[in-house]
Amino acid sequence: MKRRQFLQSIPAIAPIIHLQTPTANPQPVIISTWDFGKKANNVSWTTLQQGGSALDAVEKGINLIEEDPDNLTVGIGGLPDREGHVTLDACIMDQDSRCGSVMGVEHIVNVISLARRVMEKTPHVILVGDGALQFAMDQGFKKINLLTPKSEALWKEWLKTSNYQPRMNIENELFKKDPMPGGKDNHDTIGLIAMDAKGNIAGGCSTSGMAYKMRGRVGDSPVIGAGLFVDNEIGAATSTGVGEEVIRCVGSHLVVELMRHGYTPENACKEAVMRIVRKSPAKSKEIQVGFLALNKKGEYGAYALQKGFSFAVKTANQDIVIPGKSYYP
Ligand code: SD4
Repeated sequence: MKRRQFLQSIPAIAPIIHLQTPTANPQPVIISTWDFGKKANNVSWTTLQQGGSALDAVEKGINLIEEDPDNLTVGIGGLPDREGHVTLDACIMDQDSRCGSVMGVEHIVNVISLARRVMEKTPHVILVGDGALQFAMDQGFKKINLLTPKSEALWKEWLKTSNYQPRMNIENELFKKDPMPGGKDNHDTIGLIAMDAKGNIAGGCSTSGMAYKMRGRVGDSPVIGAGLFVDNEIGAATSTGVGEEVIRCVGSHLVVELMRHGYTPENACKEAVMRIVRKSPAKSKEIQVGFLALNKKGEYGAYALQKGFSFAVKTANQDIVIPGKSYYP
């Protein structure tokens, strides 16, 4: 083939792909959503120091939040659906792109561990509802009541005014202080990403979903690509907020793909937020969605629709909570 013919055969616009090579000496980094991520990061950090993998660090850090009965948004004590059932969602993904997810699980606290078992012990990626519970029993998980006196009292309070309309984010009315759906006083999810000393990245996400949701409703958190995505060549991302909007743009996968094309973690998160603004301009003003990302170089960043989203970072020199930047002031 002559040189000219060869040049003509190349597509006019070749995609620009930036494969991100890790630094020669990767430094471990843990990042996670919201202020409560700080204590999860510390457990993850200790797990790494004790020789655990990035995946172990993700699981152990998230377990801590799942086991906190005072937390109304993850694990035990999570606010129930409108019929009073606490149904948990979680997913996990490792450096080899293996993943596991559980949706609408009742009676099991450590759903991130259950998602890991789905990944490691079954030929499947997702188990839902009763099937997930049955698998948990087979795996020796303990069956308990996840509705605490506190979450039950809040639900009963909500019931007084509830008319059971299938409205999204009806829990707003309960959280007068910061009523933004998906906001920190309204609802949170733990999304945690860890890079270990080998430069391997894993991530996980765990939530009780939006409070007083319709029975059977599943948000973004257990949906691989929406609430979480890991590509060990590039980095990882996770999300929090109103899951319906995140699913519509396959948010976390979008963030990772933008990083593949050269975006910094913060700019990738910002562009994903902008997609939501452009597709749902009116709704985007009334809800919270936040993205958090880490790239292969250990750089991290976040961006949210609204002010108030925070994320926690742990490295050898840092143990901090950072206020996320936002599109709306
Ligand atoms: C969901 N994304 O179920 C979760 C809830 C959440 O801050 O993160 N709220 O849609």
